[in-house]
This record gives sequence, structure tokens and C-alpha cells, in this order.
Amino acid sequence: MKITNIAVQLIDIPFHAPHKVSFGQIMVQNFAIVQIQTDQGIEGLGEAPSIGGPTWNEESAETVKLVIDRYLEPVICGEDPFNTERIIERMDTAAKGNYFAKAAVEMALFDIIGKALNQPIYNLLGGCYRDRIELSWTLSSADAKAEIDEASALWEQGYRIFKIKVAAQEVAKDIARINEIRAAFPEARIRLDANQGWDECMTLWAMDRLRDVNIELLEQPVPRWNLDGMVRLRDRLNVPLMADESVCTPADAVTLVRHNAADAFALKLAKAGGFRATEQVVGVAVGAGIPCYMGCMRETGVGTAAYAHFSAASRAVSLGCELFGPLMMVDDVISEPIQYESGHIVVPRGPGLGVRLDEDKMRYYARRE
Ligand code: MUC
Ligand code: MG
Repeated sequence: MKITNIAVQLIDIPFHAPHKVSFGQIMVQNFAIVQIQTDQGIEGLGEAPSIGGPTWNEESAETVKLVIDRYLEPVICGEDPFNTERIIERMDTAAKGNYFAKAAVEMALFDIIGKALNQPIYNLLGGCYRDRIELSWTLSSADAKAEIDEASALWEQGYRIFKIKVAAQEVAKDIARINEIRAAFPEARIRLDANQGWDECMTLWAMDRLRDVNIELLEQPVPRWNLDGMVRLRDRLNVPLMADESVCTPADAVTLVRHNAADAFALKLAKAGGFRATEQVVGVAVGAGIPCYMGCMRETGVGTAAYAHFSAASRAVSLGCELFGPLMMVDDVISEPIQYESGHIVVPRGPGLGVRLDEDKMRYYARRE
């Protein structure tokens, strides 16, 4: 089989409610949707999301499209999609970094391979170790009353883990808000994610005031480069520290382990460069006894399916997942929605990613400029 064409389309889908995080208030999610064609008529789907631009890291849907169109497509066309390792090497030679772009391409390759073999992607990665994954729901409106209402409805549906986004407002307001949420949900598993928005001093100050709140995990409080700060925080806090922005590639994972800088890793296929690189990150984590969580960038059903396949097959993903992207947005671009049950995502079972694009929705949400 040979790859004949790669098409990248930009689409924008609004969130149900403004998403408030350390890097701003985001109303609309941007995506680069990748479609790879082959000479045998099998098409593969991939996706790279971005939260309103290059906000979470350096990449955006626009850079993904440019890098794929101009630098990756020319070195991939004509290759056999089964040769993922060689294609990854060619992509790494043609473009440094740009992992979201490479992950979107590799996702489409795995979709093709799964369809050609008539197998879901999880069967290419270790099989169905789990067929549903517990969700951690993110509260990101920065308003305690609204978040308690939101969490109450979810609690009824079976959600038990809540991740509160902090650092979008003054730290004292976050502390009051977290206390209110804890009082409303004494049994909930509560995690915090500052998205690099605090410094070491502020983290110590805040966590000292939250010491009776029973926080399960504190995710990426300080900037991604501040590994020494993470090491010191680990020494001084009683709450486990989860690395997210600090741990993207397998090399990052090794660096974190060598520094003893994290208790847990948040995974994302996009930030590592795809399934294969994420497997390598997990290899480092397993070797170091570090448990993993499957984060997300608020993907459509395409990317969400990919992340679900990985989490289904990987025993190390023991801290649940964040695969609720389709529920956060007003619509999706796949024809059959991703299934959720009692606070869990149900892993799609069809060949490849197990999802199909709805072309009308793609046209409706297409970038207009
Ligand atoms: C994360 O865990 O950092 C994606 C959207 C957002 O607000 O943060 C990332 C996820
Ligand atoms: Mg995070």
C-alpha cells in the first residue's frame, strides 16, 4: 500500500462555556483535521487540536497545517503506511519538534493500518486491557457556584474525579473556590492543574492553605522548565506532583526521572508526537515506577478515539483520563458520537480509530477567512 495524498483542513468549534485557564479565557477550539489517502482506497483520519492558538505550547492548528502541507507531506507520499517507524524518522528529519503535527499524521497512519487489518487500534498496541476509562472532569469556569452546579449534575451521572483549573485568577480566590467545592463534595477525588501559572513561592503558599482539603494530585504548578522547582516542591509538599507541560517526549521523561521531579506523568499523544512516542514515555514511566494519566487537549471525536485506544491498551494509564473533549464543545465532526457511561468513556471498537467524519459538519465548522 502507498500513501497518495494528505489533506489538512482547519475547523473551529465553540466551547459550551468559556474555558478559563492560566493562559486566558478560550471560547473556541481550533483543529487541524488530517485525512491521508492511499492507493488502496483506505483513508486515515488524524487530528491536532489547539486551545485558541499557540497557548498551551508553541503549536497551533495553523502551524500544524503549514508544517504538514509544506514539510511532512512531501517526505511521506509514496511510503507504505505500515512503515510507521521509517515515516517517523523521515518526519523528524524534515521538521524538528512540531509534535502535534507529527502526532496527527501518525494517528491517521494507525487508522489506515487498523482498517487494513480490520482491527481496532488498541489491538495494535497491546489489546483491550480496559474497555472503558474513568474520566476526571475539569472545572474551568473559575466560579465556585457554577462549578458546584456543574459537578452536582456530573456526580449524579457517576463522575467522582474533578480537576480544578487554577491560576486563571488571584490565588486567594482559587483557594476560596477550592474550599467551597471540597465542602460541597466531601467524597470527591480532587486534583488541581495550574498550567504553569504559579511560581514556587505561590505554590507553597497556596498548598499550605489547602493542606486540609485532601488534594489528590497537583498538576504542573510551575513553568515547564523549572525542574529544580518541582524537585523542591516534591520535598516540601504532601501532595503528589504530576508533570504535564514538562513531560512531552521520551527524552523529557528521562530528564524528569533523573531529577526526581514528578510523582505522576500526564500523557497526551499530541505533545509526544503520537502513539509510538507515547509508548516510549510510558516505558520510562514504568521503569521508574511512575503512574500515568491520559490528559487531552479537548479533541474532537477523532482525537478522543485515538487517546481512548491508547488508554485501553496501556496498563500504566492507571490514573484515569480527561477524554471529555466532545462533551465540552457544542458539536463534533464524527458521524456516531463517542459513548460515555457513568463517568467513563467507552472505547470505540470498530477498525482503526472506529470513527467516521461527518462531511457536512466538517463543512459547517470549516475555517472561514
Ligand atoms: C492540560 O491538562 O493542561 C488543554 C486545555 C487546557 O486548558 O489545558 C490543557 C490540558
Ligand atoms: Mg495539564
